[in-house]
Amino acid sequence: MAGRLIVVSNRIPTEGATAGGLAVALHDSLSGTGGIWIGAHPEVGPEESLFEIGDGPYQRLAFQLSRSEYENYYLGFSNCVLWPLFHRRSDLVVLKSAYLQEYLSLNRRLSNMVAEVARPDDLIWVHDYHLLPLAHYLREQGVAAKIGLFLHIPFPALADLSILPDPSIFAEWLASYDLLGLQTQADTARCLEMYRADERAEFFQDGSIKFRDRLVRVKSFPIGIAVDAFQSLADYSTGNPFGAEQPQEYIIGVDRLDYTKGLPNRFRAFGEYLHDYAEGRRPSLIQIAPPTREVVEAYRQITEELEELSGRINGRYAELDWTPIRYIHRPIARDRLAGIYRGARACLVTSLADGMNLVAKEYVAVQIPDDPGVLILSRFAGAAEDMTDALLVNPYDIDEVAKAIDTALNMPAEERIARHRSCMAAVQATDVGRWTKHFLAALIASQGRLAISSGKHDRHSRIGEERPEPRQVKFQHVEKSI
Ligand code: ADQ
Repeated sequence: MAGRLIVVSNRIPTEGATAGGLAVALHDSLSGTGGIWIGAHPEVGPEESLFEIGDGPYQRLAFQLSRSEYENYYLGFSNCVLWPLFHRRSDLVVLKSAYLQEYLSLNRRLSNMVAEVARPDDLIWVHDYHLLPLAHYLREQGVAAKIGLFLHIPFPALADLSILPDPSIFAEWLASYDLLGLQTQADTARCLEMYRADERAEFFQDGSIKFRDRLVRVKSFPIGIAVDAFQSLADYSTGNPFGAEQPQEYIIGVDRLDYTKGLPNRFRAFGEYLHDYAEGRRPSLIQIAPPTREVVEAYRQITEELEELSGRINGRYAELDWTPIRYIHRPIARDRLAGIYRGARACLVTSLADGMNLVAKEYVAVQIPDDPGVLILSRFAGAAEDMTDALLVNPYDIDEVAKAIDTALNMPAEERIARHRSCMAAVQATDVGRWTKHFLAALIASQGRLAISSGKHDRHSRIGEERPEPRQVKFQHVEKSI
């Protein structure tokens, strides 16, 4: 029977979709290809096996996390260890053995459920840092299907990994995938660096690594947005998404409220812009930042810090008919969001570390080409690797960001148009439809388990040597539909 696409992620989208980039990107991909999406239901509960939710263009199978799994696997190891560690915030890592134990046991439990559903000719596409060891457990259960992982967040530097009790586990877990997809070439370089430091690994020029009896390919697949669909949203969104409160000139920021997004520095830079550069001009910064992971202490702190900062800046500069920072602490419907982006003279993305950053791409996608706004983009967001004609800034340098705001608001039309054209080419090139196609094509072409007895791969086969011919794989259904 022809194989199916099985997507596995930490969270499965339910009605009232989440604000995360992962949900937005995958919904679009699976709607096109059909298949199965497996993930945790947002409500904690006792249900131990998979159950079907909703209906639609693909099957959605959910499982429930127990209270303890939620605390130790999700909030604990995923969000208090891996998230800060992979975003260069080792200072926020909380090491507890219960976190790792439950992270492993949840991944093992999930592997049982996936193994029951998967057939040998399926393609299994695992998403993100919550599920790094999933393929390792699936292989233990004898699952032979091709398994790919896409990591949505940055790949950490070797030095950062060393704060874990046993950093070598990553090389072991990840080698059970056939394909490791990362956001950028810089992420790929860091992943290869990790394997280079591991004696068990051997390398091939195309980024493949031999590890024990498996061959894993490491490659960047920069994620993007559904360009046409998002542009249509902007076209159909009502002319004035603000109602009576339309600001005259505004800059937009849209982020989950997360310490990686550099929001305090953004507010400070806007305050500095008002102080040093504005000269009678009265732009507003509209910051849309829905809360996430509020029970984690680091998130509570940043919420308070932003309220304090916006209050201080508004207290100092506001006038009866002008609010400098409009800080909206909740999600906004996507059609309104598209309209708000379109009207903004600039967009501020100031992430301190970010896998890609889809907001940057959404903003560029909906600009009017002959009168576009300006993207101010952190050089630490993955998007900066391709969108080199955005106004790139160091988000730690508040003066530089303040100056970039001034530059953006005064930029001549000709320069705005040229920069936008170049950024738009990057947005088009990474359209989520193409992204899915590229990832799945590479997964289909991947080699997986090696015939070690052939003797072709010993410690002497190094960079530059021939790798064995990939096996012929039959995958008619997916090949046709992507
Ligand atoms: P996120 O950290 O969630 O994603 P991002 O890439 O910016 O970050 O995606 C956010 C998405 O949520 C965007 O589509 C945005 O429009 C939407 N969104 C945010 N706030 C919203 C609001 N208030 N109302 C409505 N929609 C809102 C993770 C990684 C990123 C990576 C993506 C995709 O951290 O680096 O780019 O996955 O791989």
